[in-house]
Amino acid sequence: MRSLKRAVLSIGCLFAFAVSAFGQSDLQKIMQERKLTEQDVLAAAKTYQPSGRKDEFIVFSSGGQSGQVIVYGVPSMRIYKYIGVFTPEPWQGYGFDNESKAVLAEGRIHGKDITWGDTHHPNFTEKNGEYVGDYLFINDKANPRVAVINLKDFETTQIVVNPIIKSEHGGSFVTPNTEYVIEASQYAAPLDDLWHPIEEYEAVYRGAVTLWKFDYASGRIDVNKSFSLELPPYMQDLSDAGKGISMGWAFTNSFNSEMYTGGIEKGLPPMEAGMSRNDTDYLHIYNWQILEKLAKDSKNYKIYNNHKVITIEAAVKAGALFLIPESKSPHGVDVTPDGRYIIVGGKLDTHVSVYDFKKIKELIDKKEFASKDPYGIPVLDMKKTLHGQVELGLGPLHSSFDSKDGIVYTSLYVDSQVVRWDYKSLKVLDRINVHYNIGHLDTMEGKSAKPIGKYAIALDKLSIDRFNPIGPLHPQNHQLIDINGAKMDLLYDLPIGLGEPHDVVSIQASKLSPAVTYKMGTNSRTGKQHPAMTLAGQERVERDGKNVKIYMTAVRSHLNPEHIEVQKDDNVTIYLTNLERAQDETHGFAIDNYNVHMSAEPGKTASITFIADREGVFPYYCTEFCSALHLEMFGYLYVKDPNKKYESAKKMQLQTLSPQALETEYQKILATNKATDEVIGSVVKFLTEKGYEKYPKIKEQVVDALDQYSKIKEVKDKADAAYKAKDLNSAILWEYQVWQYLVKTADVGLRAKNNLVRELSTPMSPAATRGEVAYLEGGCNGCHVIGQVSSGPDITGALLRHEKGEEWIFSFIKDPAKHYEEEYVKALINYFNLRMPNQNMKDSEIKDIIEYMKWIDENAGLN
Ligand code: CUK
Ligand code: CUA
Repeated sequence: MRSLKRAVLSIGCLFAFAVSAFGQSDLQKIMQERKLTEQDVLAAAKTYQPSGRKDEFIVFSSGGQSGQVIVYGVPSMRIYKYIGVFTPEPWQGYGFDNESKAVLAEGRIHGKDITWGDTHHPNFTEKNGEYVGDYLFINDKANPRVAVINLKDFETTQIVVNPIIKSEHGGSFVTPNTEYVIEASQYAAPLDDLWHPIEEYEAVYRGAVTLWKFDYASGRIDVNKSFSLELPPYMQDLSDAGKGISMGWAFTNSFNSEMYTGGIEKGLPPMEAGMSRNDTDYLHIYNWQILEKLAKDSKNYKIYNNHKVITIEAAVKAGALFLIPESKSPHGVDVTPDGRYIIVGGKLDTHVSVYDFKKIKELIDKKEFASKDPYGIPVLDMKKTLHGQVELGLGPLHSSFDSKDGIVYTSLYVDSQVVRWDYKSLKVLDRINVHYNIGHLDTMEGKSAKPIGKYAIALDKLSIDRFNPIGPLHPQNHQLIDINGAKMDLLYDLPIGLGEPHDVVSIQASKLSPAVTYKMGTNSRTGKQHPAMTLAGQERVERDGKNVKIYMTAVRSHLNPEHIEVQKDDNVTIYLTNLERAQDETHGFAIDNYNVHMSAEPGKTASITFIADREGVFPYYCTEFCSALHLEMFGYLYVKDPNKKYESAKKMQLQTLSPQALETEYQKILATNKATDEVIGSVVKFLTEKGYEKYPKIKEQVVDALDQYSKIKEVKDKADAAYKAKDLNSAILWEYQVWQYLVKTADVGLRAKNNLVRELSTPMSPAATRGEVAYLEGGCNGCHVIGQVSSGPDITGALLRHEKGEEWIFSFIKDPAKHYEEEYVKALINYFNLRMPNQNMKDSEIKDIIEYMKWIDENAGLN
């Protein structure tokens, strides 16, 4: 009852909204103490999100070697989630429950589990080149794979393994209407998956680009409709899809036109020397719309590992593949929002090159080629295709665009800078230092056809001295930059302590519409109803030989069943359905010592399978702190050896309660339940009278509360029946279960009431707000509880209880002793056995408190 009373009291104080009232002087004091400049405070003001405030943009970051995706908000840079993708992630049960194991199993390579990934480039589904935000793709550089993440629940639903290449880098880039997800190889290798000596490098080793077909209807990549294009062993690198005027084309650069193969161990110059010998490498230009047609005729492709690979020859013949020289060891390739220009950065060049697609297309149409490469691919003249080159600084890598026409931001790895420049006029406009050695950078929706700009995020590879030292392995540093003004402004450093995130994509939060709960019984990995969905009353154990299936439910705060008996070496599957409909009421499930865990969000059905190979008694429990009685949410798995004879232990004789004592306890819990029910009654009355139904969020809470309440009848009947049968012990236990439901109802109901009062109350004036602070800081609430008589009188209506109320109250607070002899005050002192003390309030504070009291009176009806 205690906690409930406290809850009721806190409703009494519901006018106590959080208020921060730093005066100017306080701010300056803190700035001095913390050595903050005005610039710092401005940066804080631009990024800080007060409690409850939502971010404008959501950023999806690759998790590097963690094989995961990191989700955070801009401008706050608060981290929201790590999505398990290529790597098991226990919180989400990813890789521990059967449903997600099936997803990870899709990522096996030739039957081998690959439980890590090197994620590099996340990208959204697109429509007309703009971000849609219903799916996210991400590639694994180490083990050439692409994963699909459903943004309805931020869960990974599919992994596809590239059938022909051994490593990749240029994925996952999306064509303007999500027709294909592009994945380009990195290190050339034989496509036939057999041994070939390095001497056969030019003859047999190949690169490739795979065009994964995305099927929108199923939300999955259709492996059968996907195909690849064979490419020379030039070490293909990053890619981007054309759009607008370059729609249908895609671009992939490379860094080994030398076809150098190294041999440091044989005394030959290393790879790095041989591969940066030529002044230029090749930008690959290919048309996926033509390739799509070629893939329909078997004379154009070879089959490797059941996968169509269009030959270089066929692509060249059809006019679908060209090369253009690009500056030494290029890295990033980014198509401008209108699709007209292609910007290529060079790791070993101080320039970026801006290619003009119009010029490229003219040369292609005129069949004006400068030469052919050794594989017969037409090479266009570099100069004739360039719009121009701009000297930006050392190590330009990646580019991202602004909403302003022609404005682009490029990262400089060696110089540790972000440069703002104009790709049309080829002028450098501004630069800012970052810390340190930036790889990718991203402006908001900056790689879409409609960039928003506003902020840039610098993905710095090294953080060196920026954070507290935490050992030799340093976090990466994601820096938020304000790009609205004429000068770029550094706002925030976010240490990323999970792998080396190569790239991020950002999207307006308003474009995402994730579900709050699942439809009851959903298998989240398929989006379909789980065949083992278990509703209340359907809980059961099914045994078929050594296979035992347990259909379990979870709801605050019990798992059903609470005892499971199996025999040693049984093959056990537990299907768990979370029956909750309330937002954020997730239950987790683990069995001690058995290495199983699942997360069941409201409505989800998940399952685990294991061999019960160890005899014993194993507690299982809910792993999310889901309610006050979360610790009680557990049960026992008994694993018994069928080949063993067990001797039963002697029963201990415990003292039992006398019938009178039981009756007393029974009456006590009855009274408690009655009192609790009355509180609920008053809350429900309040909610109904004040029209809670008009407020959807509050209505949701009331529905949840009543859902708990509706469970009482059945339990109460059991209690009554037990009492009738003179089984007092059971009657008492069932009454306690009634109390559980009552408390849960009251808990949610009071939360709903609190929120409703906030909706209905009039806004506080600044004076009243200050007054509340003075009231709380002065400790007035120690004796006065609003809406209640406690150790002092209720201050509601106090202003009205006196003639010239404001004047009297002012004088009374200022100098209470002056009034001690007044009849009214004397009576109060007698009644409460307390005197109102002098709190030494300033006049201004007293005035503010009076304003606060007026506001209380105005809203008294809501109490
Ligand atoms: S790559 Cu890492 S900095 Cu994989 Cu996109 Cu350029
Ligand atoms: Cu359910 Cu803790």
